[in-house]
Amino acid sequence: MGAKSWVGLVSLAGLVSGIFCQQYFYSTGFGGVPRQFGPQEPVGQQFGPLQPIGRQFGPQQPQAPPQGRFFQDGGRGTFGGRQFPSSSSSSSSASASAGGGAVNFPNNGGGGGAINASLQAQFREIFDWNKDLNTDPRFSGCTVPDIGDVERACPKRALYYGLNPEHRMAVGMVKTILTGPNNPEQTVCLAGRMRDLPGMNPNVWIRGMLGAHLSDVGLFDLQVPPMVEVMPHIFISRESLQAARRQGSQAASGRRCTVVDGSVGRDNGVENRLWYFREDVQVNSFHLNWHLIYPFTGVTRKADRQGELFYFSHHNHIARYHAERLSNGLGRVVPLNMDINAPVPDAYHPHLDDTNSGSSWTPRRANRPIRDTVFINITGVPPNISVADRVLHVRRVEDSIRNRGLVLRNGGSMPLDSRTGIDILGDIVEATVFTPNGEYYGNFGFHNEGHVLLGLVEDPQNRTGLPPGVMIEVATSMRDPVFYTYHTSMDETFDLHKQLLPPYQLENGELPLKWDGIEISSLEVVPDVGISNQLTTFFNQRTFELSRGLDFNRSGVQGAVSACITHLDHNPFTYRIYANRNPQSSSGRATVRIFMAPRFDENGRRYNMIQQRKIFFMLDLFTVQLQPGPNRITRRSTDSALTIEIPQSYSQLNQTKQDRIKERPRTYCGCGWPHHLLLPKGTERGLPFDLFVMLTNGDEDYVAPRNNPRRASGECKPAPIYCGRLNDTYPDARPMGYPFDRLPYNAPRSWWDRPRVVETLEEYTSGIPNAAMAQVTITHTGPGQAVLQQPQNSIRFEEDESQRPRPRPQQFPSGAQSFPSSPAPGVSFEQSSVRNPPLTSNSFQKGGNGGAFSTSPARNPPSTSSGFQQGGNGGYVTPISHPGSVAGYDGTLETVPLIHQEHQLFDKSREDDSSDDHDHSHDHHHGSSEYYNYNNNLRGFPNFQKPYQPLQQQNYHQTTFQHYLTSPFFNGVNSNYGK
Ligand code: CUO
Repeated sequence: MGAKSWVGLVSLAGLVSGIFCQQYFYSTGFGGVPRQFGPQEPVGQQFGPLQPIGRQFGPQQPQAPPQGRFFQDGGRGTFGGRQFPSSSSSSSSASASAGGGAVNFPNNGGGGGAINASLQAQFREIFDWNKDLNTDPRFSGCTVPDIGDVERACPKRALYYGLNPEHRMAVGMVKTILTGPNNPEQTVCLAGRMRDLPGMNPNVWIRGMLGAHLSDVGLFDLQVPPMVEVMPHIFISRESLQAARRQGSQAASGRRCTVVDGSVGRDNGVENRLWYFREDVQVNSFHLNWHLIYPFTGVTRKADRQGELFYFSHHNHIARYHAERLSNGLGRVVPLNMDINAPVPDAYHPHLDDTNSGSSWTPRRANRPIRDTVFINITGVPPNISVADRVLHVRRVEDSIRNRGLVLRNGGSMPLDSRTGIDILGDIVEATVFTPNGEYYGNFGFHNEGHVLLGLVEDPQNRTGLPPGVMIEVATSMRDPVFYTYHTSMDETFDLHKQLLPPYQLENGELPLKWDGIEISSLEVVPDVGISNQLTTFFNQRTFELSRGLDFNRSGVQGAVSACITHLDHNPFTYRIYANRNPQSSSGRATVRIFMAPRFDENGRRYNMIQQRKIFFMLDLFTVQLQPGPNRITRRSTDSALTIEIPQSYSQLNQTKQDRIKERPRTYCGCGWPHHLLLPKGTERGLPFDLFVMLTNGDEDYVAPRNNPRRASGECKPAPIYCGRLNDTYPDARPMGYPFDRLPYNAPRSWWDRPRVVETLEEYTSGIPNAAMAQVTITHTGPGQAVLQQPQNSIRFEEDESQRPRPRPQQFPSGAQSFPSSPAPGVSFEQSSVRNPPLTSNSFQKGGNGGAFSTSPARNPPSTSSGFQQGGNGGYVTPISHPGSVAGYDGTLETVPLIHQEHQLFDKSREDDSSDDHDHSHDHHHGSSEYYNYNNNLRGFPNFQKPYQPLQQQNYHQTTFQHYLTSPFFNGVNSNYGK
């Protein structure tokens, strides 16, 4: 039976399904009309109490100074009315080569303006704990309000932690005081005057100051020093800080840089392989900043899509962490069981002191049971976090998800639709003050409850007065392995909601995947040095100057005390996307969405689409203007809208203005994934990843800023994917994580069989002309064994031979291709032709049998300190008039064929289909098939019940490793490493 007659048979069913589908879609407000997520108005008054509720959180006014554990709510700060500058200045250059056109997504970079030097100097100095600001005449003129309430909420020498509501209230009060003047000079003066007052807790002051900085556009201009230099004790182990102090006690000329690496945490066992991710200074600094920008209390106006961003940002962290585990030979993240008395498997020793209180964050032994917590400072208060209550809150939320409606306080219900459902769920789960029914779902939110239970798990009844563990504070929680298993459990709750939404279909329904008239013909990533689609990671070091933050008590360290902090890094690269635009199609404004995911699981088996969609992590999102005909889109990795640079050290900040102008001035707002962690660590032999790029209609994706676009005169550049437009709308209308946030679409197996979910990314992508994928290998170069235990077992990757990439005729052949005939100086390699590398334990070792190559130490990789490329714009689009003669295409040899299969709609069993058929007029039958299967799936179709069900074994074949045998002429070895 031919395709057309087959299509005819199902067209009637498609019509029927369209009627059904309307029931699902009528409330979503789509149909090509630009839309906005999230309520524009604050919803707190409508649904969410601002006041503390119930016995769980204790009395509102504590009688005793709060030294211990309080779970009240409170603290009001101002957080509205400001907005992050739009992308307008960068957009023009982004699309300049493409002939103009507005760019919606605020690209990371661009712009710049005057910095008030004297104010900047003062601002810097108020973060310098070696200075006694009480006696500084510049700040004595400011009149500070009585801070008695601040001190009562968090005494000066208390151990500050963010899930203590009293402490948060103290931060809110400081922030309110600092944003009150609405004048940067006065704010800095007030801050300087307040900092060293006898009752001011330094950790409260820092967070209040950061909160004010992030919420006020007038303060954006001021460069914040890196948080590791302001409060090193919360990011660096006590052992390393002790070593740094010892250096500080020596004559300045004889001091050495204290190396901070993973050696301190060896007692954390195999999990210590990931110390460089979990304990990365910028990761933890970012997490602190994110929660300061999106606080769950102390605000009266809901940030645009805050709840959804809570879901998505943490989802992306987990997916990213998952890839990091694979590269270290560790298994997937499993959701943590938080039932009563359930043991917490992971032990963790943070090696972290709080220098202000003199306390140490308590380590957690393995298998500690989850128990109710109490605080003893306030007499007569019953357990404040109950495990049973938390279990109940989880069950209520998940029941509401299954019922597709939330229970409201008045007994009514609120639908959980595809547009706002995830946002409201984020508010409920965390919970923010905008949760619609705190009495029912938990005012504190089962997310916050769990952080407290885990933070106090060593002494839940407070019998010994142990300080809490790191899970109770946002600046430290991402250090702990349990953070990821815990957040995975919440991600499953969010995903339950997503699984119950209709999958995005190719042409029908809500936000269909296809964009008519747009086709990606090929995709590649080109490293600055090396071979196309082969990326490299390595360990690097960055020097920070700790002397100003070593001691809140001004211990009198004179001169610089530096720490050489080890971090993962990668060589920069460029995405190249070749796309055709039919002149008759839309305006051509395209949103480019870039994701990456591991291709194989920890056992070397190929992920199927059900599995892989959950572990895709976003790398970039930007807007370009496509010209009619062929286009080449190029985008630098350093321009990622996900990441920010490492902030400038104090020492760099103190350079003269002239010095700074040479290197493009960089400021630091703190919100954004650390750029050096954009890519997961590769392996010595090369770890295969799938890169996925999708173009969607930028006109439909456009979200206008709420306020008039205005840039701060400085260069505060939060990363828009995680941080939106600060204090304004989120700039992308689609659900965060689109298209992987929902289950993959169904494809019919054959005309007599039931449809099925597409199995692989290849199949998924081949149905979407405006999407493409490429296999990318990430190779880790350089030594790391001194601090990183290497995986013990070699993994054999099992490729599905039927899905192997087929070379595609190159429409836009590269120009002069070059391939070094011999390795770079200092590098030797040997290539193995072993088809199936043996499963030997040494094959991950350098030069091991079956390993791809061996390297000898090479020179340092190019420093990333040069930072973002000038302009820092969106993708560049080059219309290509004569395919085959691409000017300026500095070609590289492609050893891995591009994977963009023909747009084959159906599976291999339908041989009579034209695999290159781009006439999609027959696709409407999918509506019926998918609706049919969707309902069956809900009733227990196996694909949905077993999300990790592997592909059928017979589909697997042993495969040659030749794709992954990489040439190591990237000079990615840091010769200073480990010295
Ligand atoms: Cu960011 Cu649990 O939310 O840490």
